[in-house]
Amino acid sequence: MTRGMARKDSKSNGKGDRRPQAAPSPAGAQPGGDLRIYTIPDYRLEKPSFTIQQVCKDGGAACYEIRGDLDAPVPPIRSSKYLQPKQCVEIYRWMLLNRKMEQALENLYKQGKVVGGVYFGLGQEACSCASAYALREEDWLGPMIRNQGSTLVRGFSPRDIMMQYMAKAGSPTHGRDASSHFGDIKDRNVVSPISTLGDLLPVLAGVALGARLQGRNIAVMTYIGDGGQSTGVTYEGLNFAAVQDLGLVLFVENNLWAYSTPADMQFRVKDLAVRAIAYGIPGVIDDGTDPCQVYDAAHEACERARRGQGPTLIEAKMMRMKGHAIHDAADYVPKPLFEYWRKRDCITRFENYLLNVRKWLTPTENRELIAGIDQQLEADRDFAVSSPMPEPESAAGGVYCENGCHEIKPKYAMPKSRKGSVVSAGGKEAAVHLR
Ligand SMILES: Cc1ncc(C[n+]2csc(CCOP(=O)(O)OP(=O)(O)O)c2C)c(N)n1
Ligand SMILES: [Mg+2]
Repeated sequence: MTRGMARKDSKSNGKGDRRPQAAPSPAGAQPGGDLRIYTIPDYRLEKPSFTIQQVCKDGGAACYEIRGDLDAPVPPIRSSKYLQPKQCVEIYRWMLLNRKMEQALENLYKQGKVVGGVYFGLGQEACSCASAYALREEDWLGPMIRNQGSTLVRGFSPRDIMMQYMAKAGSPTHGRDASSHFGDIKDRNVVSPISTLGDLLPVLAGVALGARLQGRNIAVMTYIGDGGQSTGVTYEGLNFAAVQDLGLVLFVENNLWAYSTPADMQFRVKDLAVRAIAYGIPGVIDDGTDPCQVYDAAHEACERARRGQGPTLIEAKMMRMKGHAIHDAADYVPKPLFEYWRKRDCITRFENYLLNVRKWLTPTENRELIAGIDQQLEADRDFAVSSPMPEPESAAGGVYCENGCHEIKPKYAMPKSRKGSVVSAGGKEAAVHLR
């Protein structure tokens, strides 16, 4: 049985393993009874056992308290079924680049060079980088604000992202946006993040549908947070992908916080991956701080997508190690929670795995790798800082389609329309197409 929602079904419904089936009869039950059993594979080597409770302190101000065990030993990295040593080192490099680039962005912000806010994925680098690493060139990605590591893996450079935050003329949006709303639908197959949480899902499902209509099955990966997954459009997008067997690979990044609301106050289920059962698709739980687990789950989901077998929901459990954005000091997070997750830092643990457990990287190679990243970031930062802001007169450029700026031809057929005519403001009759 492949990884995913393992159903204990005795009969096939003729549609592969996609739809929930009646379970085999447990001892004492009638064959063909109503009992259904579903399992959600959980690949973590540690299952944290604590909850975050809201309590009221002096004067009634709300704050949160941790109940449960925070002293458990730190779990090891689970070895990948698929990754070669060289690939593990590459993923480690992306994760480090992701982290150090965000540190550089924080410094640029503090120097007053950033226009707007900055969002960080501190603690989530394994999830961003190892997931995007499982994509092939022809696949597509729809990152969210914390997935800057995914965009690096997909071919954007730190200088692109730094220029974007500084709204420079040479940034991916040419200074039109000063945050993470950039993509590249021409070359890198990256859809820009959409701030309205959940809205990326139907868009990415549409990308998979578009590919299907062109005769290809591809993997289309996107992300949603523990907070964002509560939106209605998440249900609509994923349900559509499920019934159409579209190759959507959805990472539910459960980082325990949606802005200042803890996960325990957002949903009653223990694991968000169980939502997959209701969609009739495979669901998997992974430790989002373990790049090998993230990669393996992403790889299997992408392969399923490329075989045309439909979407997969992967819940990656981890912790947002900073506030929502740079303006948010995250004072509402109980300090012991940060300490617990700091010991489980994805980069420190992966570095130890590569250097000391597997010995796939020597200390000298590691120093060279780190020095290379520092050099690249310094050059990119200098380039970004000294590059020009957009010319004021270019402000409206690229916003509206100018004559002949691009021609969009229908790919399959013209939409049905009927011709009519109206009199335009200038008094001349103009032909229009009415739908
Ligand atoms: C539909 C919608 N509702 C509310 C918001 C405002 N908002 C922005 S981020 C955020 C919290 C998101 O939390 P989560 O999905 O857990 O993502 P995380 O920030 O933890 O990565 C909220 C409520 C929004 N952008 N879109
Ligand atoms: Mg969250």
